[in-house]
Amino acid sequence: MTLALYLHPLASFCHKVLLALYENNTPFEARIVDLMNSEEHARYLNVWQVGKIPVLRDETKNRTVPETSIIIEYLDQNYPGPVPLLPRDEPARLEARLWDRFYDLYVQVPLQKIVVDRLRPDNGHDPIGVAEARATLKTAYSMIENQMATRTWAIGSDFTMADCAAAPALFYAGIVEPFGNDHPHTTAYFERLIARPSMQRVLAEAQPYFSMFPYQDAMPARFRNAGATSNS
Ligand SMILES: N[C@@H](CCC(=O)N[C@@H](CS)C(=O)NCC(=O)O)C(=O)O
Repeated sequence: MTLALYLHPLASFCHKVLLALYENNTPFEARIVDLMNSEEHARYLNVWQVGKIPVLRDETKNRTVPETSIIIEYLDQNYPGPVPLLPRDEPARLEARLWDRFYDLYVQVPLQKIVVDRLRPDNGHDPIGVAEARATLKTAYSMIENQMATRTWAIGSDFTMADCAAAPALFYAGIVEPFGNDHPHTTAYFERLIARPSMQRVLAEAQPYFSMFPYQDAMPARFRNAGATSNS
């Protein structure tokens, strides 16, 4: 197999790249990494010293490609499929990059702050940092609500890299900080995202690991149980 992806099926940034691969039916080998296992973690630092997943390995071109947005651009340039995740039109391409950054930095990052804090020992919590992260999420929801009032996908009528970033970010963020009834456009956008076959596949593969998610008590039953289409 030419392409291999180092990943964990529960990890939201890995979902972002899996969506890109599944949208285009790009063949790849999944190399599951358990970063909680100290030996595996140490070995993985030889792949990417920063220690973050996912990372793409392209054996044919002898390239190791880290960072989700770069991986998706690399796939788009080298292994294009039927769904161009970076629009060919330059202004639209810039919008896709902007909203990709937005979902990573202002949804994923604060969401991770909240989740990781729950894993910390009793004397290691950061309540101020968590409160700031929740405030950032609320600001992001308000911006998404405006943005999605007039759009089907993050930047318009086409599904792009920005939607690959949005789907897992909103999936986990909506659990730790629910959107609430005052965000109908955000909620409707989220439902469109999770209805995509690519996202259904990602969620089905993540489902056996959901018991490891620190906020699994707050996860709606429709996600905890197999299948993610019903509304309960
Ligand atoms: N900016 C990175 C973020 C990747 C990231 O934060 N991945 C998480 C998993 S969702 C991770 O590796 N966490 C393990 C750690 O921080 O030790 C990207 O876009 O690839």
